[in-house]
Amino acid sequence: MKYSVGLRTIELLLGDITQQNTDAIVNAANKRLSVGSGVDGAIHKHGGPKILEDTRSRHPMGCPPGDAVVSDSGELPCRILIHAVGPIWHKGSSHEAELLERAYLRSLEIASEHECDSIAFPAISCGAYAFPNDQAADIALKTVKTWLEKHDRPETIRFVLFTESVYAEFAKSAEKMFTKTNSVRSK
Ligand code: AR6
Repeated sequence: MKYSVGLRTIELLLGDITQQNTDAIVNAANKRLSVGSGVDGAIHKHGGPKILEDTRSRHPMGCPPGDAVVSDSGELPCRILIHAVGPIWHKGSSHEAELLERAYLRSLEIASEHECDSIAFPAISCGAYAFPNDQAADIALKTVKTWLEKHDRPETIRFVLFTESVYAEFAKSAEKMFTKTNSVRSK
Protein backbone atom coordinates (compact mmCIF):
# COMPACT_ATOMS: atom_id res chain seq x y z
CA MET A 1 0.00 0.00 0.00
CA LYS A 2 1.05 3.58 -0.67
CA TYR A 3 -0.12 6.72 1.10
CA SER A 4 0.55 10.33 0.15
CA VAL A 5 1.58 13.10 2.51
CA GLY A 6 1.68 16.13 0.23
CA LEU A 7 4.08 15.11 -2.55
CA ARG A 8 5.79 12.51 -0.37
CA THR A 9 4.94 8.81 -0.04
CA ILE A 10 4.70 6.33 2.79
CA GLU A 11 4.78 2.71 1.61
CA LEU A 12 3.97 -0.53 3.40
CA LEU A 13 5.62 -3.61 1.96
CA LEU A 14 5.73 -7.25 3.03
CA GLY A 15 9.33 -8.31 2.49
CA ASP A 16 13.00 -8.42 3.45
CA ILE A 17 14.67 -5.10 4.23
CA THR A 18 18.10 -6.31 3.09
CA GLN A 19 16.83 -6.32 -0.50
CA GLN A 20 15.67 -2.69 -0.57
CA ASN A 21 17.24 -0.21 -2.96
CA THR A 22 16.46 2.86 -0.84
CA ASP A 23 19.21 5.42 -0.08
CA ALA A 24 19.05 4.45 3.59
CA ILE A 25 18.17 1.21 5.34
CA VAL A 26 17.42 1.22 9.07
CA ASN A 27 18.47 -1.61 11.35
CA ALA A 28 16.66 -2.48 14.60
CA ALA A 29 19.84 -2.64 16.67
CA ASN A 30 20.73 -3.17 20.33
CA LYS A 31 22.44 -0.58 22.54
CA ARG A 32 25.82 -2.29 22.28
CA LEU A 33 25.52 -2.31 18.47
CA SER A 34 26.59 -5.96 18.55
CA VAL A 35 25.29 -8.49 16.04
CA GLY A 36 21.94 -9.85 17.19
CA SER A 37 19.12 -11.88 15.70
CA GLY A 38 16.07 -10.82 13.68
CA VAL A 39 16.52 -7.96 11.24
CA ASP A 40 19.90 -7.11 12.81
CA GLY A 41 21.22 -10.61 12.08
CA ALA A 42 19.92 -10.47 8.50
CA ILE A 43 21.52 -7.07 7.87
CA HIS A 44 24.95 -8.18 9.12
CA LYS A 45 24.69 -11.48 7.23
CA HIS A 46 23.84 -9.83 3.91
CA GLY A 47 25.97 -6.72 4.43
CA GLY A 48 29.16 -8.52 5.46
CA PRO A 49 31.83 -7.83 8.13
CA LYS A 50 32.54 -4.21 7.08
CA ILE A 51 29.36 -3.10 8.82
CA LEU A 52 30.42 -4.29 12.27
CA GLU A 53 33.99 -3.12 11.76
CA ASP A 54 32.85 0.39 10.80
CA THR A 55 30.14 0.57 13.47
CA ARG A 56 32.62 -0.42 16.20
CA SER A 57 35.21 2.11 15.16
CA ARG A 58 32.73 4.98 14.83
CA HIS A 59 30.54 4.19 17.84
CA PRO A 60 32.61 2.27 20.43
CA MET A 61 30.23 3.28 23.24
CA GLY A 62 27.18 1.89 21.42
CA CYS A 63 23.92 3.80 21.15
CA PRO A 64 21.23 4.29 23.82
CA PRO A 65 17.57 3.34 23.27
CA GLY A 66 15.72 6.14 21.51
CA ASP A 67 18.74 7.13 19.45
CA ALA A 68 20.32 6.11 16.14
CA VAL A 69 23.75 6.19 14.49
CA VAL A 70 25.06 5.80 10.94
CA SER A 71 27.53 3.29 9.54
CA ASP A 72 28.95 2.03 6.29
CA SER A 73 26.40 -0.12 4.45
CA GLY A 74 28.86 -2.87 3.44
CA GLU A 75 27.44 -5.05 0.67
CA LEU A 76 23.85 -3.87 1.13
CA PRO A 77 22.28 -2.04 -1.83
CA CYS A 78 21.67 1.15 0.21
CA ARG A 79 24.01 4.17 0.43
CA ILE A 80 23.91 4.48 4.24
CA LEU A 81 22.92 2.15 7.05
CA ILE A 82 21.28 3.60 10.15
CA HIS A 83 21.24 1.63 13.39
CA ALA A 84 18.22 2.64 15.47
CA VAL A 85 17.83 1.30 18.99
CA GLY A 86 14.24 0.84 20.05
CA PRO A 87 13.06 0.28 23.62
CA ILE A 88 12.53 -3.11 25.23
CA TRP A 89 8.85 -3.36 26.24
CA HIS A 90 8.37 -3.21 30.03
CA LYS A 91 4.57 -3.07 30.11
CA GLY A 92 4.66 0.60 29.11
CA SER A 93 6.20 1.73 32.40
CA SER A 94 9.56 2.93 31.07
CA HIS A 95 8.76 5.66 28.51
CA GLU A 96 8.74 3.05 25.75
CA ALA A 97 6.38 5.01 23.48
CA GLU A 98 8.54 8.13 23.66
CA LEU A 99 11.73 6.14 23.07
CA LEU A 100 10.26 4.39 20.05
CA GLU A 101 9.17 7.72 18.56
CA ARG A 102 12.66 9.12 19.14
CA ALA A 103 14.31 6.11 17.46
CA TYR A 104 12.29 6.85 14.29
CA LEU A 105 12.89 10.60 14.54
CA ARG A 106 16.66 10.28 14.97
CA SER A 107 16.77 7.95 11.96
CA LEU A 108 14.90 10.51 9.86
CA GLU A 109 17.23 13.29 11.02
CA ILE A 110 20.29 11.24 10.04
CA ALA A 111 18.78 10.34 6.66
CA SER A 112 18.04 14.00 6.08
CA GLU A 113 21.58 15.06 7.05
CA HIS A 114 22.87 12.56 4.48
CA GLU A 115 20.48 13.91 1.82
CA CYS A 116 18.62 10.63 1.44
CA ASP A 117 15.56 10.73 -0.80
CA SER A 118 14.35 7.32 0.33
CA ILE A 119 14.54 5.27 3.51
CA ALA A 120 13.38 1.78 4.51
CA PHE A 121 12.39 1.01 8.10
CA PRO A 122 11.70 -2.34 9.75
CA ALA A 123 9.11 -2.55 12.54
CA ILE A 124 11.49 -1.41 15.28
CA SER A 125 10.96 -3.16 18.67
CA CYS A 126 8.24 -5.42 17.21
CA GLY A 127 10.24 -8.65 17.53
CA ALA A 128 12.69 -9.54 20.32
CA TYR A 129 11.88 -6.28 22.15
CA ALA A 130 8.19 -7.29 22.37
CA PHE A 131 6.57 -3.88 21.91
CA PRO A 132 2.82 -4.46 21.31
CA ASN A 133 2.71 -4.42 17.53
CA ASP A 134 -0.52 -2.40 17.21
CA GLN A 135 0.82 0.41 19.40
CA ALA A 136 4.23 0.32 17.69
CA ALA A 137 2.57 0.64 14.28
CA ASP A 138 0.57 3.69 15.43
CA ILE A 139 3.72 5.36 16.77
CA ALA A 140 5.81 4.55 13.68
CA LEU A 141 3.26 5.85 11.19
CA LYS A 142 2.28 8.92 13.20
CA THR A 143 5.94 9.88 13.65
CA VAL A 144 6.84 9.63 9.97
CA LYS A 145 3.61 11.36 8.87
CA THR A 146 4.31 14.30 11.20
CA TRP A 147 7.90 14.42 9.95
CA LEU A 148 6.81 14.55 6.31
CA GLU A 149 4.36 17.36 7.05
CA LYS A 150 7.31 19.49 8.19
CA HIS A 151 10.29 18.36 6.08
CA ASP A 152 11.10 17.94 2.39
CA ARG A 153 13.16 14.79 2.78
CA PRO A 154 13.00 11.85 2.42
CA GLU A 155 10.51 11.70 -0.45
CA THR A 156 9.78 8.03 0.14
CA ILE A 157 9.49 6.31 3.50
CA ARG A 158 9.02 2.57 3.19
CA PHE A 159 8.11 0.19 6.01
CA VAL A 160 9.38 -3.27 5.13
CA LEU A 161 7.39 -5.71 7.23
CA PHE A 162 8.53 -9.27 7.54
CA THR A 163 5.43 -11.09 8.73
CA GLU A 164 1.79 -11.01 7.68
CA SER A 165 0.74 -10.14 11.22
CA VAL A 166 3.01 -7.10 11.54
CA TYR A 167 2.01 -5.99 8.05
CA ALA A 168 -1.65 -6.26 9.10
CA GLU A 169 -1.05 -4.07 12.17
CA PHE A 170 0.66 -1.39 10.08
CA ALA A 171 -2.10 -1.55 7.46
CA LYS A 172 -4.75 -1.18 10.19
CA SER A 173 -2.98 1.88 11.64
CA ALA A 174 -2.57 3.40 8.19
CA GLU A 175 -6.27 2.98 7.43
CA LYS A 176 -7.08 4.92 10.63
CA MET A 177 -4.52 7.63 9.94
CA PHE A 178 -4.95 8.31 6.24
CA THR A 179 -8.14 9.17 4.43
CA LYS A 180 -9.28 7.04 1.51
CA THR A 181 -8.43 9.82 -0.95
CA ASN A 182 -4.73 9.72 -0.18
CA SER A 183 -4.29 5.97 -0.22
CA VAL A 184 -3.33 4.22 -3.44
CA ARG A 185 -3.06 0.46 -3.68
CA SER A 186 0.35 -0.38 -5.11
CA LYS A 187 0.65 -2.87 -7.97
N1 AR6 B 1 13.49 -7.61 7.00
C1 AR6 B 1 12.53 -6.87 7.61
N2 AR6 B 1 12.06 -7.15 8.85
C2 AR6 B 1 12.59 -8.20 9.50
C3 AR6 B 1 13.61 -9.02 8.93
C4 AR6 B 1 14.07 -8.67 7.63
N3 AR6 B 1 15.03 -9.37 7.00
N4 AR6 B 1 13.92 -9.99 9.84
C5 AR6 B 1 13.11 -9.81 10.91
N5 AR6 B 1 12.31 -8.73 10.70
P1 AR6 B 1 13.69 -7.68 15.73
P2 AR6 B 1 13.59 -5.61 17.83
C6 AR6 B 1 11.26 -8.16 11.57
O1 AR6 B 1 13.65 -8.75 16.76
O2 AR6 B 1 12.29 -6.11 18.31
C7 AR6 B 1 18.14 -8.11 17.71
O3 AR6 B 1 18.74 -9.22 18.28
C8 AR6 B 1 10.72 -8.99 12.70
O4 AR6 B 1 9.79 -9.96 12.21
O5 AR6 B 1 14.63 -7.83 14.59
O6 AR6 B 1 13.79 -4.13 17.67
C9 AR6 B 1 18.90 -6.82 18.00
O7 AR6 B 1 20.29 -7.02 18.07
C10 AR6 B 1 10.05 -7.92 13.56
O8 AR6 B 1 8.74 -7.63 13.05
O9 AR6 B 1 14.05 -6.25 16.41
C11 AR6 B 1 18.34 -6.42 19.34
O10 AR6 B 1 18.98 -7.11 20.40
C12 AR6 B 1 10.93 -6.67 13.33
O11 AR6 B 1 11.77 -7.00 12.22
C13 AR6 B 1 16.90 -6.85 19.27
O12 AR6 B 1 16.86 -7.93 18.32
C14 AR6 B 1 11.79 -6.32 14.51
O13 AR6 B 1 12.21 -7.49 15.17
C15 AR6 B 1 16.01 -5.76 18.73
O14 AR6 B 1 14.67 -6.19 18.83
